[in-house]
Amino acid sequence: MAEKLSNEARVGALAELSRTGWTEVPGRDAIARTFDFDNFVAAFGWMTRVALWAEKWNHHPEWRNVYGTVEVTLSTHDAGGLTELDIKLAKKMDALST
Ligand code: H2B
Repeated sequence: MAEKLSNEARVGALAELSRTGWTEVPGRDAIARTFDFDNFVAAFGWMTRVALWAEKWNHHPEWRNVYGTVEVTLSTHDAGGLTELDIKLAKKMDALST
């Protein structure tokens, strides 16, 4: 099972991810970002591409979609907080959104 990130690793990862809009979730050991697409089809297409990687890595996002907007929260439930799996999935989401 993935280990929770060390403070050092956490600070480094969050500094990098904050450049693409990821933020820490108040009161939770989690990160969040909102993705905006032109329309529902574009948003759902992105979610489908992400879903294939999430299943491949057995690591799944918490997300909410309204038309072209997708609100995402990432955390590793089994570890009770942020792990390398969340960082990897966040970077993949960013890469698939451009
Ligand atoms: N996704 C996330 N975000 N956190 C988990 O701890 C997790 C998961 N655990 N996907 C996996 C599935 C676990 O439930 C299965 C049984 O391996």
